[in-house]
Amino acid sequence: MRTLFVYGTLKRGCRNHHHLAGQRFLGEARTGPGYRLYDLGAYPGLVADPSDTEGVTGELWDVEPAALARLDEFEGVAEALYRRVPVALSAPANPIEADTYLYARDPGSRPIGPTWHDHPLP
Ligand code: PCA
Repeated sequence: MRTLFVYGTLKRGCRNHHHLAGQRFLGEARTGPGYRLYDLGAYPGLVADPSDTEGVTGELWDVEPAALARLDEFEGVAEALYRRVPVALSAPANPIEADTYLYARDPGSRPIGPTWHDHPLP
């Protein structure tokens, strides 16, 4: 079992949330400072950025190993699109160890605010 911080299309109500079917929702969460979201078109990418002061909002989920393996495949970990790495959280207050999918390629030049919202695809 691994706790996963999701911030994009895997969140409740978002396009790829079905990949978390059967997993356990722990609550809403926020990273500590040092992370920023980029708009990559259909989905966002989280990158480490020491100049950030706000962090990023998302959700915590307990994910079974089999589902985590499927998520790694879906997020392109093998192709180095995202890397699943531990993330520092500021909320909830009690330190929780969680992984997140950090974007592993050039995120381009469209930083967004601390929260990503799903939107219809063109
Ligand atoms: N899915 C993962 C990473 C980016 C995305 O759209 C998530 O929701 O956390």
